[in-house]
Amino acid sequence: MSDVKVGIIMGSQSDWPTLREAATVLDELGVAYEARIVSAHRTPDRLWDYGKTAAERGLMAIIAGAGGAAHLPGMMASKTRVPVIGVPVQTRALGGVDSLYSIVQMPKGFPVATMAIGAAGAANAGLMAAAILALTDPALAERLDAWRAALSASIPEEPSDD
Ligand code: RP5
Repeated sequence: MSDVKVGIIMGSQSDWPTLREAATVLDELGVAYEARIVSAHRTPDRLWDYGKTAAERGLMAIIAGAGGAAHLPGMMASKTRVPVIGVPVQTRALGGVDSLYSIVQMPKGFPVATMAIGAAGAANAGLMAAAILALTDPALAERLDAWRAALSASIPEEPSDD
């Protein structure tokens, strides 16, 4: 089994600028991940294979981002018990509400933990994956606590005009 515990998957190369926010957070926290383009519509066989092998490969969380008719997170959740964290990618036509609705409204039985639209959602997906891993990794739990404390400390008490 490899050291990679988090999979970041996306429907298209065009999703990477958004999903890279998740990768950046995982880098900051020292969490190993893999990033793959896996499209529900354009590469369905790749999706199936990824979902079929995810648990046996030791993945503990899958961050799945897609835009528009964003079926990737839900289809992945239907294929593996590994927790799927969905990231709705912002779209030009409908602003990402299309992505959000496609991802969040799962039928009972196959949940997707759905984040906010866009970059903030992707960063939070990285943090959510890290939090899942931290439940069984005390060293990561410490790093995550420190990351959160540093963010809190960076927020000024008073607004500035600069
Ligand atoms: C979705 O269609 C992808 O997740 C992407 O957000 C969107 C557009 O893909 P491209 O046409 O840019 O490849 O499947």
